[in-house]
Amino acid sequence: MKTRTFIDRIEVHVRSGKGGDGVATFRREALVSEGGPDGGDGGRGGDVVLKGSIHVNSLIALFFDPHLYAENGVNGGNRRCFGRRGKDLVVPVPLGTIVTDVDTGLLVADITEAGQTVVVAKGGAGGFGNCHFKSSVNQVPTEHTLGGAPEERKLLLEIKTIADAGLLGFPNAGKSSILSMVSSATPKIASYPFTTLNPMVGQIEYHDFAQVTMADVPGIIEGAARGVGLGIDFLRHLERARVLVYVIDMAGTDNREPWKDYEVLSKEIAEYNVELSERPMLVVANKMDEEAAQENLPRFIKETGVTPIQVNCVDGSGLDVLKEELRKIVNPKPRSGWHHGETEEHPPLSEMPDTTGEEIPAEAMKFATFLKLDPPKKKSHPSRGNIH
Ligand SMILES: Nc1nc2c(ncn2[C@@H]2O[C@H](COP(=O)(O)OP(=O)(O)OP(=O)(O)O)[C@@H](O)[C@H]2O)c(=O)[nH]1
Ligand SMILES: [Mg+2]
Repeated sequence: MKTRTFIDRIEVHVRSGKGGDGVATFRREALVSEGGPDGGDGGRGGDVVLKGSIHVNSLIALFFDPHLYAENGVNGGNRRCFGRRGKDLVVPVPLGTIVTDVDTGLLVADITEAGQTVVVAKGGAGGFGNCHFKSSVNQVPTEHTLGGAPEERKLLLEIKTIADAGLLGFPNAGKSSILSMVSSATPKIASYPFTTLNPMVGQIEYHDFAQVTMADVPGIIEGAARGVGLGIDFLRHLERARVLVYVIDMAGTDNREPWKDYEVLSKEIAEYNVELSERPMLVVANKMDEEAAQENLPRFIKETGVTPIQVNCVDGSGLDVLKEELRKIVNPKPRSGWHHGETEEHPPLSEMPDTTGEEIPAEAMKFATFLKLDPPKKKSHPSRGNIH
């Protein structure tokens, strides 16, 4: 069996805890006659909670255990013992997880931030014990209520990677090579197609510590929209990208024609999601260190009408231009504490409103009388004598 290490779409069954039942009991004790009702309440059932975490990047854990059941609340006991509440089940999920109810098709949550929690199944309330029902006219209550029913539902969890820019291209075009050159990510790079099997995100850092995140997804080929190759399922990971970076192997390795590659990519994207094809995009001509790439470039520009950013991953030339173009579109905020911008100026002191000598409102004076404003007088200690 092939080992799986990455899952980005999974159906899970969630069930919260049932509330514990309240009980009807009476105090029975030697020498205490008619002790009265002492049945405690049940504890409430645990919730099933999804929590955004930066420490997980796949839903693989749920693949092996898709049943998420929280603990039931404990029943109440005699002597007014309240049942313990059931423990919540907190499940860490990657940032970018979209949760949908399978039966209704409604969006339940979109988890985009670390620490963000969403209760997807609420625990049943605990039942009331009979001591809740005692009154002067009901001194021997036998009423008690049962714990609330658990919530149960089927959910679809899907990861849609959160990245500012998404790399898009045929297998072997050099997407992973570009990601590894501009960020600190270390994707696998090799000369065979479909080296990248899972999406990967890298962070591009600028001199002022501004950051742009870039996602590398598996390559797509003609017919991907119909499921050829790895299909276009992975394009889901580009849906949140603000800019798409088309990576074209300008050297035409594997006898490909770069202008056709561009045409096919655009077509497949439009077939997947028209909205995606209308996103801002950058076209990158990779492998420009090769002679064939230099020869193909004029024809590419003529056939497509697009002038690409020329880069190569051998000496990294052109990648700075790509980074700057990305920055212009994404417009990330600089992260350093100091920057060459306008300072926030305070008004000069002379223009500040003068609050000295303002009359104290009578309402405030009412409370002021309670305050002992005089400092307490020092008491001289008899054993130490008074020093004057
Ligand atoms: N000459 C040259 N070769 C390059 C350049 N960039 C990438 N390559 C080579 O192209 C091959 C494919 O590179 P990858 O970065 O793995 O390509 P990819 O687009 O991520 O491929 P998949 O993950 O299979 O879709 C590797 O052998 C790289 O060494 C370049 O600028 N010039
Ligand atoms: Mg790759």
